Amino acid sequence: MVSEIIANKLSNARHVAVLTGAGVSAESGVPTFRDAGGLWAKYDPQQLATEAAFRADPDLVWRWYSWRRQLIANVNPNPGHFALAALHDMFPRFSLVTQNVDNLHQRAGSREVHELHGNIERSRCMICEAVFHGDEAPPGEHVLQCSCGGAIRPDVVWFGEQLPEKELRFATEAAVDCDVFLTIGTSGQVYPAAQLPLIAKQQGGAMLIEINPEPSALASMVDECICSPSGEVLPRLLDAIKAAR
Ligand code: BV8
Ligand code: ZN
Repeated sequence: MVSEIIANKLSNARHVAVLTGAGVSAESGVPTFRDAGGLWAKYDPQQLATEAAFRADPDLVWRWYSWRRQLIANVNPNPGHFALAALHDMFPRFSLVTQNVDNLHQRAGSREVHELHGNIERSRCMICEAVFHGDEAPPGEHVLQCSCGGAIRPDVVWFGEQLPEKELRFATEAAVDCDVFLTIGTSGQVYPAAQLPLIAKQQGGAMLIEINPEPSALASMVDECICSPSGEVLPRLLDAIKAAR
């Protein structure tokens, strides 16, 4: 599953950068973005994850986020998250960038997680930008209002919204600087995050490795693909790096 080429390249790596997507949380039981479960299956997330949807029907959008928060509260990080947390200390430099909002990297012990799309466990006032954690601002029948009168929204990046500048700058710099870039569990369809693997390869000259059971939009330009579930691959990758050292 983990080739010698990959194990050797990683065992000598100076800087490993990782971009994760919804696929790394799939084995925890969190539906990927394109296969939402149950009652939400009839909704297109790209329709719900927008400011326009929130302004049009804040209660519907809050019920969707509330359902996802509840689902995430009842799942656990999987071996893939734990392996990524362990990889952090195995290289002179290790950068973990995620598109996910589920907080599972942090719950698995990853200390430096760069969230490009925010975090579902945080809420934010649309006027004064006050941030609320967890259910301090539990949505429900009525959209909660901040003491300043502003509406409170999930603190995630919706389609059509800018990514947090600091995190995107960090991720871009890491992509240029790294010598190995791992793109894990992402369909590579959401921009500008999907540009990071290309930047790593084209601007940084990194070895681009994909871990995904299905070919993603990036498949044609990766150097190596480990086409299996990340929860199985990542613990073995860890072992292969240790064995190669
Ligand atoms: C913006 C938070 C610009 C919300 C999310 C070009 C340049 C710039 C922008 C665009 C562009 N083209 C189009 C755009 C607009 C848009 C976009 O990219 N649209 C796409 C759909 C074409 N981008 C944006 O709107 C971004 N904003 O660019 O603003 C701007 C400029 C000026 C002024 C104003 C604005 C904002 C994008 C962020 C959207 N928010 N999330 C929430 O979660 O509620 S994105 C959301 O979808 C998720 O966070 C996630 O990141 C993304 C889904 O992607 P994946 O993570 O890849 O998940 P997916 O389900 O697609 O794939 C899962 C993969 O896992 C699959 O490949 C599967 O095979 C694999 N898998 C399954 N099981 C496993 C596995 N892999 C490993 N192991 C397994 N076991
Ligand atoms: Zn406020």
